[in-house]
Amino acid sequence: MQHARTRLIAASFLASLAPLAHAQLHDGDIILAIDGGRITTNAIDGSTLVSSRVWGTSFGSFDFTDSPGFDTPAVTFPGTSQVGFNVLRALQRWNGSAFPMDASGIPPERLRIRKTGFGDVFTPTTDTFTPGFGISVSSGGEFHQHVGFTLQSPNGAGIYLLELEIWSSIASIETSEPLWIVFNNDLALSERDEAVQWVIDNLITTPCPSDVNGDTDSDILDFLDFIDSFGSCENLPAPCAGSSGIDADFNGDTFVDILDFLDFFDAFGTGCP
Ligand SMILES: [Ca+2]
Ligand SMILES: [Ca+2]
Repeated sequence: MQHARTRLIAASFLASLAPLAHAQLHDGDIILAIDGGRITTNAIDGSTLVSSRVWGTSFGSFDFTDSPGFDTPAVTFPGTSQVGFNVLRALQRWNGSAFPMDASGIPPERLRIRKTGFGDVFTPTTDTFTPGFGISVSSGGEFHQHVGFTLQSPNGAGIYLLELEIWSSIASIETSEPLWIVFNNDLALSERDEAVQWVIDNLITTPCPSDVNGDTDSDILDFLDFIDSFGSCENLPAPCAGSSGIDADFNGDTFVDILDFLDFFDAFGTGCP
């Protein structure tokens, strides 16, 4: 899995100078897509969406940042619907080797999340679910938004972890799995990146992307099912499935093409833990 992790880190942190096929997508943003009726979170790696659930960022002046933003491929969500977030637990502070993920890791600092005209919430002081707010998708289905994150007093130097989920106002679209943003306040970037790696290693359960039929094994049946869908759907827009019922848009970029085949083949070759 080291290769996949390396790609995740690279996709999340390296500002690529390569021209992007998705010209409207912003490198470094949290790219929202829908896969199997559920919201997914992704980074963009060149022109490919790569599943990602943790982002690193740093506070700037006034302990504020509006990064990462949220972006989608065109017409991911219905026009005039809303996309929003909930805060799943209190902020956690890095202790130098881990986020404790219990009361001992909750700092006195809270994080304010604000978007003028839409909402203003603070992270809770105990691990309680805290509703966030929604932001409108444009009538044309475009969504590219930045909310403001401000670390509150005593705003100590440290590395802080925010846990969110993303929802749509459309009831048939399932809320995302948890995602995490690691905020650095005045410590070394290397330490922030170590904290991001800790989240990848400890909070994200390792998926098995080539297990397309969902029986927890990656084997020849997955290969046959995927080939069936790919053969039926090549060069067609997603969602698209063959008689096997498998989504042929393996990389989740809303179109079925040779890249899906290559990515599946790569994942299949890598296998699963
Ligand atoms: Ca399988
Ligand atoms: Ca695709």
